[in-house]
Amino acid sequence: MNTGIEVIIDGAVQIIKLNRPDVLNSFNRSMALALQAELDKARHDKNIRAVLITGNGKAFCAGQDLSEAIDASGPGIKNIVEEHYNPIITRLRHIEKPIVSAVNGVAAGAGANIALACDIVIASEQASFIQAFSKIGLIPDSGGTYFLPRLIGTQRASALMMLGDKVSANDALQMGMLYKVTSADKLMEDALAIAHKLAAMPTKALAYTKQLIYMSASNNLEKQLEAEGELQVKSAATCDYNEGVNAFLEKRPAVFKGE
Ligand code: T3D
Repeated sequence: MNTGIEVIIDGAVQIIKLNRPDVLNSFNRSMALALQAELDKARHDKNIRAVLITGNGKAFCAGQDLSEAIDASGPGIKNIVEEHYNPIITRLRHIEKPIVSAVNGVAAGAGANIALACDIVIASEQASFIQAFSKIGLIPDSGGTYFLPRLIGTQRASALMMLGDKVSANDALQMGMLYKVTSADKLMEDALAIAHKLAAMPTKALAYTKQLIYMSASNNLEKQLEAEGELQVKSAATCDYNEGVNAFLEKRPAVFKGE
């Protein structure tokens, strides 16, 4: 049975492929629940130290499967938001491991916002981003109204969310939505290189960095400095800090264990 999610474990990297290519990897309930389950595995498996999310076929993800959305016997819009997308977004943000999205094609609606919720977004030059919600009479969900204004400013976010315009990967890069754009044939190679590099780094320090970056959105400077102090003490208590400093002093490459 195709749950809509394909998973490949590549060393310490969990690769999650959105896998309903016939409908541009749009989400139905079983796919949303399967993605949540895979993210939970990544969170709890200490051998996994980075996650990479991409799409199979020509699209990254076209958001909600609209035939399920209007199906009277389907989950219904409230459950779709509360049971499908919100738990995916909170998992992406709270998992104490870096998550990379490799956007291989169109990312629309919830698909765009799932891509943007990842810690590092890399896109193929064939990718595009559409806040498609307004075109069908909805508001942007899946954290879009939270992430997009913070990433690109309120003016651009308002325009993209109200107009529902398609933005190319290169324009998205210029706006600050993404980290990097690469050619379609190098996307997976480049994204995997980033994911493997992250997976070999001090996982706990990366987790604390992720926490600090996201808490900065609601903290004032004093609170943020306090949080940095607390998490720096925790970072310095890790085996990886010890290894990092010793490796530097001994002029050898560090071997981090994520502990
Ligand atoms: O209950 C709720 O809805 C709340 C949750 C909201 C979260 C959301 O994500 S709302 C936004 C939902 N997504 C959209 O509105 C996007 C709909 N899709 C499109 O606008 C276009 O497909 C794209 C711009 C993304 C890509 O266009 P194009 O021309 O490359 O592809 P296409 O021909 O439109 O699509 C190819 C096939 O995928 C086609 O099926 P067919 O004709 O080959 O049998 C199309 O119907 C199907 N498809 C694409 N997107 C969806 C979809 N099927 C179901 N749901 C989709 N979202």
